[in-house]
Amino acid sequence: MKLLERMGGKEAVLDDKGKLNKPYLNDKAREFFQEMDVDKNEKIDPGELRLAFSKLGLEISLKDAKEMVHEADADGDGWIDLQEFQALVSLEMQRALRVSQIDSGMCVVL
Ligand SMILES: [Ca+2]
Ligand SMILES: [Ca+2]
Repeated sequence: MKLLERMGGKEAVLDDKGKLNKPYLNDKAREFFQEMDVDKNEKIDPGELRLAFSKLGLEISLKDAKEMVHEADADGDGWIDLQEFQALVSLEMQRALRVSQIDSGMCVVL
């Protein structure tokens, strides 16, 4: 999944100092979260995560979905809530930008 592109690209997620634009990212993350949260209980369960991936054309097993939820689940209640999802998105953005940093030779201060 090209998360960085779905987030509007590098220019959109970085502020003019080259740092992650957290308010923008959190807004975008909230949009995705609401899209993924099919039953609108403000939490993402493994089934909803799996559905979100299949909409992006990626088939993952329920076991994989459970593992991903587990990884993001900071408070251990078995669900991803909005705060956990926003933390996950900004972590993924940092990862994505480190990779593109190597590709383009650009220096991004995180
Ligand atoms: Ca839900
Ligand atoms: Ca949780």
